[in-house]
Amino acid sequence: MTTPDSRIRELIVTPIAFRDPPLLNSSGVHEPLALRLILQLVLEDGTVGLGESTGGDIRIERLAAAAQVVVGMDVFDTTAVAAAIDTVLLPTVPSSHERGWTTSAVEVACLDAQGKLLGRSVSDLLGGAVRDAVPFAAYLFYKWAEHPALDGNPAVGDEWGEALDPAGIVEQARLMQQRYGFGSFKLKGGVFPPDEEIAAMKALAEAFPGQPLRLDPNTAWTVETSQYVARELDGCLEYLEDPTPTIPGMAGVAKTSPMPLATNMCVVAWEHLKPAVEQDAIQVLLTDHHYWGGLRRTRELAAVCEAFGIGLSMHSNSHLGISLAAMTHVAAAIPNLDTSCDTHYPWNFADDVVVPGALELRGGAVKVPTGPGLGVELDHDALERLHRVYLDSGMKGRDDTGYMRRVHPEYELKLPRW
Ligand code: GKR
Ligand code: MG
Repeated sequence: MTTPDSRIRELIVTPIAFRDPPLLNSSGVHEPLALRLILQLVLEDGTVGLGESTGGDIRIERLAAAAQVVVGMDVFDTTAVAAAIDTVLLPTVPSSHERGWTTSAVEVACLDAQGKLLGRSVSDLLGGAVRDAVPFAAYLFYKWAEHPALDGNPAVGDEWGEALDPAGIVEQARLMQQRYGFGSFKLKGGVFPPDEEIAAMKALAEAFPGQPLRLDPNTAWTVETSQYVARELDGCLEYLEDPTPTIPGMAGVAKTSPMPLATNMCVVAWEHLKPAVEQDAIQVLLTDHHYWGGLRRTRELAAVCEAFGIGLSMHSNSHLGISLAAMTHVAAAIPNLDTSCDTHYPWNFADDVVVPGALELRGGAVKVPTGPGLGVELDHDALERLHRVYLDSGMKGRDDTGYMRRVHPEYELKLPRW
């Protein structure tokens, strides 16, 4: 029997830009276009593994450096592939979290290629799916009705409309539930004064009794304000996400918080786990395979959380289908995934780069794709179209604050703000 040539011939990285609604957060507002990178890892036998990562010039440069060192390596040798990338980045990228974005993107592409070579799904390669479908939470955002007219371009509306108060958020949640069947909800907070966001959560609790709720102000509050909000929302939240900055800050809030605290901001690299555990700063870790080292490392992270009695779930950034497939496979393979993951997919899927059909949000869950690898196929025409959108945009990175300032010049970024 001849074995296919599993050495890496080339890593192709294609920057793309896709439409994004004006979603508000504690740093500003989402721009009309979001950036992403699509990876095609080509093996000597012609097999192609797919990956997806956040966009921007810095990430492109780092993936270009990675592309140089992975050529000739065996796609099954993911530990050595990650080490080679880490070594080439180390002199210029001191943060292990930052290097993690690059190693992670390549690892996912390696696993997709491995699965295609073996005719097995990525969740099989991760030890097997323990669930057929992965539950996701509706990701609610305060939002403007439209991107305002700027630079001679007309205003751009969307099918979701405005959500700037409790009634608007409840209406958005109803639409999310009608369209996708979500049974849990996360509100991106840190936008309005805390009492307004407390009112929105109470309105959601009344509208959706018994359905799990989360609030994530992305570190917009001081320790004292966070303690106040936690008291006010006692009995209303499944967990409170990143109310305040830093591990010691979260530990301060955790001392009096009646509900668990979750993070995807203060524990974002392996070296953050020890102080977080020592200070009892978090009760739930929101993992993200895009920077924790990829899918196998995320599986290992789940075991660490299990050992320390920390709950595990998953957060998201604006993303498309390759990321959703990867999130679904790894979440399916983690026994101690304690709560639903969150996803931006309803906001962005209309511009997906994968051929429709393999991924569907139904009943608040995504069925684990069963095809080889990630189980999704690249739509080359969509990739080409979105690459042109990226080139025409001239964008170099995400800038929620800068965009907010163009609309409201008096806007200041202040974290914590209240
Ligand atoms: O899309 O505005 C956003 C979110 O705030 C995102 O950037 C965060 O990374 O969703 C993420 C979170 O849970 O903090
Ligand atoms: Mg978060």
